[in-house]
Amino acid sequence: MSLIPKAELHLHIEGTLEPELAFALAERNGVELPYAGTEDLRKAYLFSDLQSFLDLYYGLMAVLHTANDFTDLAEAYLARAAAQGVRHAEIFFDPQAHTARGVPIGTVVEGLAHALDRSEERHGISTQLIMCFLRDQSAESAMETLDAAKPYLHHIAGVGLDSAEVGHPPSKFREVYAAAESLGLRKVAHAGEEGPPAYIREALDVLGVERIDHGLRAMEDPELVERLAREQVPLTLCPLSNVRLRAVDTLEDHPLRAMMDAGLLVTVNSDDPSYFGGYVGDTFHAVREALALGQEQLRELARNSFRAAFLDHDEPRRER
Ligand code: ES4
Ligand code: ZN
Repeated sequence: MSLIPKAELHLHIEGTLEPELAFALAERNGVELPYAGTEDLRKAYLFSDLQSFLDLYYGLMAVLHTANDFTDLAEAYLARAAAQGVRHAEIFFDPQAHTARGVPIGTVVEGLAHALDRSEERHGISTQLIMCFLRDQSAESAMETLDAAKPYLHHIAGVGLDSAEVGHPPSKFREVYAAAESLGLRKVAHAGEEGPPAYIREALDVLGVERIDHGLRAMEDPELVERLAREQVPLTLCPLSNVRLRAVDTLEDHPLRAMMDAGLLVTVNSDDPSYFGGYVGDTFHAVREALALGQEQLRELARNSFRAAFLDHDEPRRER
């Protein structure tokens, strides 16, 4: 594990739901889970691609109902993150995955915010909340979600785009990103996880995002790599996620080191740590071993995480 002070910029709060908490919440809320117990559930964590993971991930969210459930979820993550050297966390959540089950967005946001508001004092971690639109749902649904979030925008720093990527290009969400920008929200999007390099360009040029989440497949397009390096667009990589979802064969094959060598502003993150085998300190440790990174490179990754964060030091990046 790595205790270097770091920021975590790519973390889905629903992806921190550990089997033990899932069963505790199931019991508390009278929800029947289709697994015999925590061991049985863990055995199901063998994924063949992004979609096979998402099916299980959305299914397990059935245990999350009350604001208190969301507070407990976030509190458990923050305690673990603190023990792994995290000092700042920008946390994704998926409102549509909850509103579709009848849980109001206010319950989700206020539950999460209750834990986040105490985080500096309890855990020494400053936080931001980033609301993600599910890209496999309609653009209209994303706009309705932004509308429903309006009473809670004091808790929300920005918008993101996640879920099943291929077939759902960033341009589908042009209008909702423009509306989010008018509301003063920061903008990021998942792109180039399973989708092609063209989706990374669209996220930059059509949505005007300030960071790319993943961006792994940029490496197939040398011109794009050159641009990302020149503009110092941060890429929030998640190496353990890429192995578990079969985007790369093994951690040793991960292009992280090549991306650093190409001058890209890359960060290392955990994505969905309960499902992918480690929190961010564990991830730093794993990439150090697999890619034989030295102290200087680990320090560079930690430094990058603060440079790429939405902290006071940077105003929104220039218009693209
Ligand atoms: C996700 Cl790894 C990943 N990719 C896209 N969407 C997601 N939501 C949660 N984890
Ligand atoms: Zn992600």
